[in-house]
Amino acid sequence: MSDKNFKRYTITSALPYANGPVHIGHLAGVYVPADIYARYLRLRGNDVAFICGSDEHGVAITLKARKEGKTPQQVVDQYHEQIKTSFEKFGISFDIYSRTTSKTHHETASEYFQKLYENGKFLEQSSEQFFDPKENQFLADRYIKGTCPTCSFPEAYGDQCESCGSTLSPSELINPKSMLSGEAPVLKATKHWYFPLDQYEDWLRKWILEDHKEWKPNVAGQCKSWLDGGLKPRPMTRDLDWGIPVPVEGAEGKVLYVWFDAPIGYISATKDWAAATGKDWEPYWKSDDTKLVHFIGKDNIVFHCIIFPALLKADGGYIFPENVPANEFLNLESNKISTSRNWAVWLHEYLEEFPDKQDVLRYVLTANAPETKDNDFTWKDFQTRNNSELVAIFGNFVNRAVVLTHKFFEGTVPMKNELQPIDEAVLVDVKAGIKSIEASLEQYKFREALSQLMDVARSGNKYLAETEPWKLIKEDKERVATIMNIALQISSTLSIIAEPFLPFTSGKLKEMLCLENADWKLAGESDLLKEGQEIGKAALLFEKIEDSAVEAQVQKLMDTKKANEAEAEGSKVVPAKEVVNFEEFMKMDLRVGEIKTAEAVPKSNKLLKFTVDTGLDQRTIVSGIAKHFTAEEMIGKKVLVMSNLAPRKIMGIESQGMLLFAENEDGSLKAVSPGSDAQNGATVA
Ligand code: B3M
Ligand code: ZN
Repeated sequence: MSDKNFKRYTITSALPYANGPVHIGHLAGVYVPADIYARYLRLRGNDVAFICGSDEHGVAITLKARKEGKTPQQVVDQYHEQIKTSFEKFGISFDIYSRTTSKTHHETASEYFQKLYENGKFLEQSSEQFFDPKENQFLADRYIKGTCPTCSFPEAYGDQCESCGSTLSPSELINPKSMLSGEAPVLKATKHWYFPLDQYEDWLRKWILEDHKEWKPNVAGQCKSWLDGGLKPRPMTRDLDWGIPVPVEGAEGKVLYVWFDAPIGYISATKDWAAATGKDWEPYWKSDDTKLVHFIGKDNIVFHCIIFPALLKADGGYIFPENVPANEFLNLESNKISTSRNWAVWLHEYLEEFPDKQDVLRYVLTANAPETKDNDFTWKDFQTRNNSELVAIFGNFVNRAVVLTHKFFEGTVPMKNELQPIDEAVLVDVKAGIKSIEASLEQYKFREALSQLMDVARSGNKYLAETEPWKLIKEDKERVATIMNIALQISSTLSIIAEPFLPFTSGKLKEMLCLENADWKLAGESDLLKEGQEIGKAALLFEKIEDSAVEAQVQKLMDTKKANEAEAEGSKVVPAKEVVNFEEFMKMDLRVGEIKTAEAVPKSNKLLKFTVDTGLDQRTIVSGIAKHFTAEEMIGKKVLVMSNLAPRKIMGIESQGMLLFAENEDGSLKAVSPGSDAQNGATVA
């Protein structure tokens, strides 16, 4: 391979936030490709550290804890376990799955910061940040909600609007509110330590855009647009009570920014792994002959390609990633996967609903991986790929090879006689297939590699279809012996080269064939199984998935959609007010009035000024309805008047009462109209 000079590999995959379970989007975007790569490298005899763990700091965790009435520690304990188990069950072969609340990590991240601090790598800066005076606490951007300036969505977060997707800062929100107290936040000065990314811009530009032209276009493109936009110093600390305390005097109440400590989590986890296995962690992070590769989703590109490398550069002792093969996003049945809307296929649920079918999901997610653009997962596609690819091609070929060997040769590998051109040809095809899989994997083209794997199985199928050993057996058993021997050798090769993609299937197949030595380098050999060797009984590698199974999944999603819609409807209805007693109600003087004159209030685009005949008098009432009605159309209308409301001055005009309107969900107003035959002054009760 082109990596001949590398002696060891450090493969990382993004540390998932421990604030919820993992879903197919995570698996497809990050963990399955990383696992394929790590397994492949190991099979080739390389020294690999495949590193991951839970990201347990940051505001996302504290928000979840608040919502569930738990402590952040309780939240991360729960999800760390759940996520770890899901990954294990899907065969993601991490060498360690650690967590950022570990002691090693706290020490490592803290020392990392301290060293940069002592070497003058940070700028100390005071700035005004939003603060919740009632809770006496600075507010992370995520803790502030308000109306989006772009699309008017009323629930936009201080860092992003989830409705239109625009990136925001809290000061752009209209009518910002603290999510802690509901109060309007105020600005207050606070000190933070900024990392001057701008100082690394030239180095980053050269390192990414010139020295790593082989990076995927989606990754290079994002980096380029960040660099072209100009890098700015970024604060590496936060005012928060959950995280790693800033190890500097005068930094009480402050913690390291989660995106400062999380990537260092890869290093801490490597330390723990090395300690547990009696190795030295340092070459995995500091030796030039180590290849470091980060597997991530596209939303993490800036952190892994720009910020973390710059932090590594600032330290000076570390190697840099050789590649960051970030993926795009996977959608589900044409909609964005969303945790809050429960629009996802959760791994823990899949494991229950499709027991022992981990490889099917691994297969479908790889075949349809969002490598170059966002892709869609559908249950129909899941079923089709299982039934017409895994069952009909891979499973069918292997099954025929094993079953016919039992039928014609009592389950022992028959003797290979003289080869005919068709035999030579299929063996050449298989070897070529293996070479192309290698080339694809080395370029992080996992979809392509998987389809090349299936081509090997296709070649095997075609070989049996063309040689027809089931027909030939009556006339030429010797020839059939050769054919079955070759079919078994190809099956053995499949069991080896399928391992990175379909580890469970590979294991079953090796067991079925009694294949012992299964190094990648042996794949394609024509004597993987020795003549006369016994093989095991045929067992089904894949089974057909019925319509009913996928229909049930689609139904489950439809139910989710309905529940979401119902909830969205419900939330638009203004909640009921407190109960008032009869006496209180009777205090209100509600009566029918008639609008005599109407005019716009100068300098206001909201207010109209009316003269209203209330039966008691002709009085002035100002009303904020100009966006909904013109002055002219109001003249002569019968209206309901709250006539004993204490007078109020509105833009200098004394308003003596209030006109009543009904407000629809969308904010439009409808006059509450008593009908033209109601008399002015008629009371309402
Ligand atoms: N936890 C963000 C995410 O899950 C983050 C990744 C950290 S990798 C160092 O998108
Ligand atoms: Zn918006």
